[in-house]
Amino acid sequence: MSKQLPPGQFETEKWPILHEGDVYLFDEATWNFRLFGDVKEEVSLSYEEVMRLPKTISTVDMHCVTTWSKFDTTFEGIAFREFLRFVELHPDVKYVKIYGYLNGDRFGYSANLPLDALMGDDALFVYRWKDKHHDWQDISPKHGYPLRFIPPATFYLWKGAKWASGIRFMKKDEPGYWEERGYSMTANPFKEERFAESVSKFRFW
Ligand SMILES: Nc1nc2c(c(=O)[nH]1)N[C@H]1C(S)=C(S)[C@@H](COP(=O)(O)O)O[C@H]1N2
Ligand SMILES: [Mo]
Repeated sequence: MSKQLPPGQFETEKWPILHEGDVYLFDEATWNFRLFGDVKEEVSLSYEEVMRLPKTISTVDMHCVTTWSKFDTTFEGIAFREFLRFVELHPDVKYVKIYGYLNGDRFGYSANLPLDALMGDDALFVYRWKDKHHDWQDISPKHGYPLRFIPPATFYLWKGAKWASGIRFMKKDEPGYWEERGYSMTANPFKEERFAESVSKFRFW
């Protein structure tokens, strides 16, 4: 857990809400979590199967590209790496895309991430949280209930899909929802990687 404020960020104690489209309303009967892409066999897990996976508790800093940072939110969830037990990855898999709902489309939102950055306790599909002002509570529908990805603090928060619906394993990097719209593929707040290089004001320095 890091106390460092990345360049161009300010600290907030509130947890703002930002997303495109409607808030997804959980329906256990139709919900599942899909593991697909460059895997030997694709898998869909029910809500019950997902919630039976081992739990991890982690305290993470969140850095939103709109310049707010929230330190030390404690999350309970399922570590990204727990899902790897269900699939046999093609040996050349290096990237993933994590999907979430957008206006009723379960694959409408997505963000790309490098696989090797997601093996720790700080890459978490979360369902509960607390901080110094709040006791344990479920992630609210607006923050991504029933399951929401929180990326390690070395990525801006748009890499964290709300209403998470699956993971696609990929050999080559591929832009997600915001990356297709000019945001950074790598998105490291400490290097201030907000936008794609081609539109960065630093490009020709
Ligand atoms: N499904 C989905 N997930 C999403 C988004 C979205 O529009 N749809 N927006 C992203 C963006 S741009 C941000 S900054 C964070 C905001 O998370 P919060 O509202 O919980 O603070 O969610 C990310 N996850
Ligand atoms: Mo965002």
